[in-house]
Amino acid sequence: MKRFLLCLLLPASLFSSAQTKNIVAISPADSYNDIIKKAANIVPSNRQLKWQRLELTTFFHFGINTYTEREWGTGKESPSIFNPTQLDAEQWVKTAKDAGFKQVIITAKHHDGFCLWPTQTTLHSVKSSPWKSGKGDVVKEVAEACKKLNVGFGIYLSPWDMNTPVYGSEAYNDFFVKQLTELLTWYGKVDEVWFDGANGEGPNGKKQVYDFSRWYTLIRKLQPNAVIAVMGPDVRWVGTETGYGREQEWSVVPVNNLDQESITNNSQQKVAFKPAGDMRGSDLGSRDKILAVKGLAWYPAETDVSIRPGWFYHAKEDAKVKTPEKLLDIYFSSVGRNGVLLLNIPPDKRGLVHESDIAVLKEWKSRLDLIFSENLAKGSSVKINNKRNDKVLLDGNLETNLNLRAADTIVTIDFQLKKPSTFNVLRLQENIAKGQRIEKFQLEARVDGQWKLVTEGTTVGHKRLLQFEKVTASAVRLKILSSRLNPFLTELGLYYSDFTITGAQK
Ligand code: FUL
Repeated sequence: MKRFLLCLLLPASLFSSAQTKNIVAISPADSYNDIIKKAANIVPSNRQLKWQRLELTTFFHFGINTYTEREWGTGKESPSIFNPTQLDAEQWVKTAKDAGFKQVIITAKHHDGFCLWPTQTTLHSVKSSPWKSGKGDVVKEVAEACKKLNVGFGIYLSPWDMNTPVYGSEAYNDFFVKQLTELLTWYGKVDEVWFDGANGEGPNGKKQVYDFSRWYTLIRKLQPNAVIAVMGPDVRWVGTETGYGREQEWSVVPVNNLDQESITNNSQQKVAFKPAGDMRGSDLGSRDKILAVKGLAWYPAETDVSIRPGWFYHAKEDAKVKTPEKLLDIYFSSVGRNGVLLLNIPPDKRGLVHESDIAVLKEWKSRLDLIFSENLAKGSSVKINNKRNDKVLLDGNLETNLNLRAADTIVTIDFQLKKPSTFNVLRLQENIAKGQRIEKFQLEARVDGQWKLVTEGTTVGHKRLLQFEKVTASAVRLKILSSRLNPFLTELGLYYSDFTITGAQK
């Protein structure tokens, strides 16, 4: 009632602040500047923001395929072959945590339909396996390890199910809702739900029509803080399984599959449809791409890749685990390109992360720590458009950012380093809680009294990492040459790395 009265007294414009939305409608009457302003003011939902700042997440592909040497099963496997001898979910989660990962996702059910939890929907599950005499629950063990080690917990539930006879009929959507309900209510907090798009034919020869919107609604109701990826409304598949994201990565992308009224009525917490359109091109959100559209949404990229050639464990791939150098390259090309890395670490037949994978992860982590242990710009005296401000960009706080007038879309920032330093890595970060705005930047260093271009790029977003030829200098200048309204740059770092980042898939 109080709110109703307040609404009558205050102008409507106060209630439609663009700052609080992760989706906006673009009207044919909007001018070029209106559209750019709208794009600049789109912000992530709370769940999207929290997810993006995790940076590193892990997949555990584990299930019947672990025991058959296959990547995709058939649905006809006997549950009797699922018999891990030393399953230790805490070892999985600890391995991930020690390597810096903040959230894990377990394949509760892959396309073969075998369930890693004692579901009431089918007997094709751990219940029918010899493991723990049918009393085991892998999902529960992973959820408990996550709780204990304070790591986020997510589930992968394959919409494609090769086992159940109801697949291919309307009854399957009810079956799927029951499975989802069990997973979302039996194990406490779920932070991410991951749907894949694979869709085969059922025993009746029909392809299943997935009722995604019903599933999204259920997730919002049961686990409102969980992000739904990648066949989902919150998180977008980056478009490849190589680990390499795009150079120009906009988290604000066009929405053309809803009418404007529905876009306008979708509030930040409610958004429950998957934006569709070109999500795989090399440029999804530059000015050219966002002008003639129905709406714009915050829809950030997740970069999934396996540490091994396959998604599931195969002993024959023990010598093919990606090297620490390759993982470093992937880190720069995923997290360092405004994405979240989802690295798959598949446990082996014993139910343990294999020693070869652990060794690589340890080495990778120590190299990352070595590169990023010292920000060589720390302690610099800083001038932002000629005004002294030493604090904002070097305080390690993502909430403090450049604070300029909206019209200031070009910025020059000078750093006088404490001493001459040698560096070859740049880290830039925007405070994405306020949006993604930077469109073009350049870094210069003063070498022998002359300003020399060191590196340049387009988008920044949550994090941009660039490696370049090493340079020794005591002054650097960051030029933001183009931005959608004033940029919210929050951090700058300079580092030295002994390792060469190629940034290119090989
Ligand atoms: C794909 C699946 O078909 C793979 O087996 C794997 O689960 C990957 C993450 O998604 O589409």
